[in-house]
Order: sequence, then structure tokens, then C-alpha cells
Amino acid sequence: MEKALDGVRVLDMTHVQSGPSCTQILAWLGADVVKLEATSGDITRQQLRDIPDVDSLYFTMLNCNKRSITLNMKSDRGKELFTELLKSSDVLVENFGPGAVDRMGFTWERIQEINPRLIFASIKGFGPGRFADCKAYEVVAQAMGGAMSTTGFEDGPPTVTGAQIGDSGTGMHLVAGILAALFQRVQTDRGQRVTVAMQEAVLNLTRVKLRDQQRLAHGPLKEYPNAEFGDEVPRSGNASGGGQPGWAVRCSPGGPNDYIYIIVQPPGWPRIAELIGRPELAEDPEWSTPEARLDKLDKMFALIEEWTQQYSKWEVMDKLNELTVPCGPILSTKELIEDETLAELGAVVDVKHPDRGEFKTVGSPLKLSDSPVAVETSPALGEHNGEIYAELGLGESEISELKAAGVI
Ligand code: CAO
Repeated sequence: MEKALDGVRVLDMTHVQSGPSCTQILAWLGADVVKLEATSGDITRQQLRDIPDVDSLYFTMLNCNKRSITLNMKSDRGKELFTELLKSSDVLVENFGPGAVDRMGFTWERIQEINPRLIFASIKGFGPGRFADCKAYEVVAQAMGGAMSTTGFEDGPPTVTGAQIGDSGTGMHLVAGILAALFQRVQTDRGQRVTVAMQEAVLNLTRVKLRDQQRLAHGPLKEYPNAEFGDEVPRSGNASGGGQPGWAVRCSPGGPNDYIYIIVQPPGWPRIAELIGRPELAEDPEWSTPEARLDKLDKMFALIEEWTQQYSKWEVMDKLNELTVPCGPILSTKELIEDETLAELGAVVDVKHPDRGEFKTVGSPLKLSDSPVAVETSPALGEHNGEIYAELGLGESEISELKAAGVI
């Protein structure tokens, strides 16, 4: 079946997580993604290995549906071959440390000379200016994009979130930029430079906290559980952060993830009050309106928790959904990977890997009716050297010589 990005060739020089998360989505949308690695390979092939001498899950879960070639970009012949690869590519993606591609000899000006239709997409930690030369990892971006200062409880330290908003969050932003550039190229017939800074991607996802920073000038943030406010947005534990109050309350049997997150919308309150055996609170002027409840949200959720603790999180979910109260059980990683519904949806899929056997990964969250995704294994290092270099006109003996010389 045809795919949305059929005919698009992506030269993928990405490594670790942020860049590979982007190019994996492009591959799932149908692009031919050729991952170009140093002869030593993407470092994550070896990081956090669970099976000796087998590509790690870190690598396999971020590099599905790609082809792999090796190329030593610090050799003269490597640079020549790279120039040829650029000519036959639509998109070049990289997330090296600042200046690395320039140091390889391929400035944006040079790249445009080689292929004016090429879209050159990069992830860096920061935009131009003060931090432009700084390297960055996931948590650096969470720290400097506003996520850490706003995550956790008021009396605890700044806290990292498990969702990789700095790496994969930036990767998803880059996907949007690349697709827009491909679309604009249809009109202009020109490539363009696409860049996303991890700090700015996290900031984009922390937008509502900057909303609250500005609201602080006009008084306390009444929906926050905090008693006092200074001049910056405090950490607010499990408060919903939106216009409707929410909290994670305990359920039976009391394990570390036996919690459910409950949102109390205005029309939901009388139904919840009835359900938890306190129907009088629906009419009581001290409790009946959102404004009346605002200064006692902790008491409100404590009352709800007295009730939820009698049931499992799934039972509570069923009961609340019957009343159309939005809620979500806190699901552990074990529950997610074993979840039958997610498996049926293709959200968690089994993939066969030639060396490790079957492994589970997260499927594409993008569902296009005319461009279905079949998740296929990540490639071995240099697995596609033969076919890709043959496309450039190299014969078998030349490919062997290049390998012996450490060029590929
Ligand atoms: N052939 C030869 N050399 C190659 C090569 C190839 N095919 N591919 C890469 N290299 C070289 C580069 O030329 C560079 O060498 P120089 O520094 O001598 O120019 C080096 O490998 C790569 O450097 P790096 O700075 O990217 O790698 P690092 O391990 O020191 O830093 C990271 C890693 C992630 C901090 C850095 O790449 C970075 O800041 N990237 C941008 C932000 C980002 O994406 N971070 C998220 C990472 S995911 O958690």
C-alpha cells in the first residue's frame, strides 16, 4: 500500500534519542530513512544493553523501519560519498553537538550548493546566542525549559518527568518542521533550514506555566493547592494545571500505582457527591459551586479518596465513567506493556529482531487511513552498505576496499 511520504529519501545522521525519534516517525510515514552512522555506530547500540553483544532496546525502539549505512565523515573519501548521498536525498537530519556538521566540511551554504532542494533539519540544545555552543541532554532541556521547576511537590526538589519531552518532544516538533518544509518545497522547489532547540520545545510544552507566571501579577493562583505565593509559579504536586481541578487519589489495594486521577467538572460534582455517599454536599452552598470548593480542594479530594480507597482503580474508573466524570487510573509500565487494548490498537507492538528475537516497542501514534504503519525491525550496523553504495555506482570490490580502509 502507498504511504504518505513515499518517494521521500531522508539521510539520517541522528543519534541517541531526540533525532532518531523524529526520523522513526518519518519512516513510519513512508519515507526511505537511511541512517548514516560512524563506523563505531550510534552510541545507543551499546548503551543499557540487556543482552550481551545485541543492539540495545534503547537503539531498537528508536530506529525501526530504517536502513543503516556506515561512513567515516572524517575521511576524504567519506566526504565525497556524503556529497553524492546529499544529491539523492530530500532531507538531511542531524542532532550532533553544536558545529559538528560544519566541522565535517558541510556548512548550510555548501549543502545548498550541492543540493538546493535539500531540507536540512537539526536539533540542538539551544537557539543561537548565549547557549548556542552548549551540548544538551533530555534533562538539561527539562531543567531549562521550565518543566523541572514546575514538576514535583512544593516541599520537594525540582523533579524530572518520565515522559521524554526534551528528546522525543523535540523530535516530534522537528517532524512538524520537516513536513512543513517538504510541503513548501512543492511551491518553491527549494529546500530550507529547519531547526528546533530542545529548550524551546520544552518551553512550548510548558506554555501553561508561563500563563500562570503572568496571572501571578494579579493575585494568587487559586486553583493551586499551595497556601502562599511568591513571584514565581510554585510546584503544585498533582494539581491539574487546567481550569478544572483534579488530583490523584488512592485506591485499593494501596500499591505504588494504585491511584486514579479524577477531574471534577462543575456538572460532575453532584454526581460525585452522590456516589461517595455525601449527596448533601451537592446543595450545600459551602460546596455546591466551583468557587465555593476552590479554597478546599484538598478537603474535597480527601472526601473522594475515602471512597476510592474501597475499590480498585479500574472499579473506580468504571463507576466514574458511568457518571461521565473524566478520570484516569495511574498505569504502571508493566500494565502498559501488557495492556490488551493498547496491543489491539497497535500502540504497543511486537517486533522480530534477528539477533534478540521478539521485542516490544511503542507503535506509531499517528494513524492515517491511507498510510498504515507496519513496524519493522531496526537495522544492524551497516546492514545496507551494499545496496546504498551500489546505488551510487560503487562495485562490490570497491565497497570491500572502502570497508578495509575504514571509510565505511
Ligand atoms: N564519521 C566521523 N565522525 C563522526 C560521524 C561520522 N559518521 N558522526 C559523528 N561524528 C563525530 C562528529 O564529527 C563529532 O566530532 P567533533 O566534535 O570532533 O567534530 C562527534 O562525532 C559527535 O560529537 P557530539 O558532540 O554530537 O557527540 P557527544 O557524544 O560529545 O555529545 C550530545 C552528545 C547529545 C550531547 C550532542 O550530540 C548534542 O548536544 N546534541 C544536540 C542536542 C541533542 O540532540 N541532545 C539530545 C541527545 S538525546 O538524549
